[in-house]
Amino acid sequence: MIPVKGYSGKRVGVLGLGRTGLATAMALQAGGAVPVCWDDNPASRALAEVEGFEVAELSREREAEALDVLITSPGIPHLYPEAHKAIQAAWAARVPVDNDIGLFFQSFAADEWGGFDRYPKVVCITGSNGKSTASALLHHILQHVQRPSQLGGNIGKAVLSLEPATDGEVVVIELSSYQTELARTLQPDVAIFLNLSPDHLDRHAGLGGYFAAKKRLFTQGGPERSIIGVDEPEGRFLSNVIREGDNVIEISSTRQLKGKGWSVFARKGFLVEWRKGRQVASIDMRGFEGLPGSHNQQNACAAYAACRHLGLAPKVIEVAMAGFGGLRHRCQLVGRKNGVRFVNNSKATNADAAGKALLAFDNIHWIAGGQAKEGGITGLAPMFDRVKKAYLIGEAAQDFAAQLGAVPHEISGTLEVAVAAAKAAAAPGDVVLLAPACASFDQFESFEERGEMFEALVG
Ligand code: UMA
Repeated sequence: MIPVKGYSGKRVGVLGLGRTGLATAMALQAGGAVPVCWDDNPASRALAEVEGFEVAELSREREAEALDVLITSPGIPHLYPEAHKAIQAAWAARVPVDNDIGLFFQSFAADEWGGFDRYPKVVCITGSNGKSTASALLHHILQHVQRPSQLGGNIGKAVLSLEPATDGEVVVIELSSYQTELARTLQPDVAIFLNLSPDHLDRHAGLGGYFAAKKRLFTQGGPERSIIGVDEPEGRFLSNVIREGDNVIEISSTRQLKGKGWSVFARKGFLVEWRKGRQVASIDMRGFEGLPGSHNQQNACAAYAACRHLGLAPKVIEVAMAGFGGLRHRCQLVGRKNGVRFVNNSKATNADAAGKALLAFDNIHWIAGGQAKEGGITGLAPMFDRVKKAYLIGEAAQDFAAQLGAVPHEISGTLEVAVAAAKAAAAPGDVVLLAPACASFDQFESFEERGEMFEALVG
């Protein structure tokens, strides 16, 4: 755990008591602060009490006024569609609202760093899709070369539950827009922006707000190196705005970036590094089973670029990447039977992510549906020719059936029925792909539970 600095003896509100809130309360306590906790769920409050934390309704004026700062959790709306009552109370009481990411950056540097040979570095990764894979891949490569490394953030481990850094360590942090939008301190050494597509629009009042939240990682004069995906206009804009000398490495999985500056791009399964007008290195990624599809090639470009910034040689990165097994629920090969591959991409909770999975394969038996996002799957029509048949589940099934038009499909209703039908229909060379393009909450607790059930049904 990283003890929080700067609040010794102060009352600090902790709103939300999930992974973030509990880790924050513990780290605050370790730093000498007095955490005062609240969660709208009585069971979570009871758990905090068992842990010995003070619990108080932070939306009450008197409680809010007694705080020095309020630390909120990413899943709790802090502005749109409407700020949580406790956050509104903090505004009214002129109490700053921050999050665990802000506390992390405030508390991470330590006196003992003076005795280190190499200062620890923080690499932050954001983007709409692929950030968990890119983060895990970078961490994997660093571990492979035995460089001390930790992995945390949106990927599932609250940043304050990471350990204080050791000599030369690289801390890889995946950040969501919920996290970047609010943090009062954001000081990564390396910042990575992968891509942008519509997601979480209700929390940011549209795409512009969503991009603005992510852009906060790249303040002028901020990171020593920025790695920016330029496959969308937003990335090209961002790169153009902050570029100065060699401070930006542009990455792409759709275009060759051979001009001035420093770039890493993927083309026909090869990763290419280009610097100062010439090719520096190339890696054949076609056999990398843990990184299928062009979206993963973008992740590979990002991790590669970060490693190059950190001083690793291309050959070493190549060997490490080849051994990357992929992340659970993200285009993960979970079975092979009679020549049919079964791929779990339960993490594809929006159409864009599902589309990237569709592009990675042919002859697809596509299991889709759940709780639909705005626009459904209409934007995926150009990829429908890759689909042999779709099996539709959950609330979105009827709407998706209409949007699929002439593509063969059936309303399966549940994942059990869909997997059984797809198994029966698939021929050697086909792929049964779970890529729902939907949230899971109508039928499952989480996308993880949905993916685990798929794996179990594949057998
Ligand atoms: N709660 C309230 N009031 C509310 C809403 C929630 O009290 O109005 C309480 C809930 O009862 C619960 C707690 O808040 O006890 C949950 O807080 P949280 O939703 O922030 O969840 P954490 O467990 O703290 O997990 C968060 C991230 N969750 C979200 O952003 C929704 C995790 O990302 C992250 O791994 C973790 O912090 C550690 O950093 C998950 C996620 O879904 C994977 N992220 C989104 C995504 O990837 O699309 C952004």
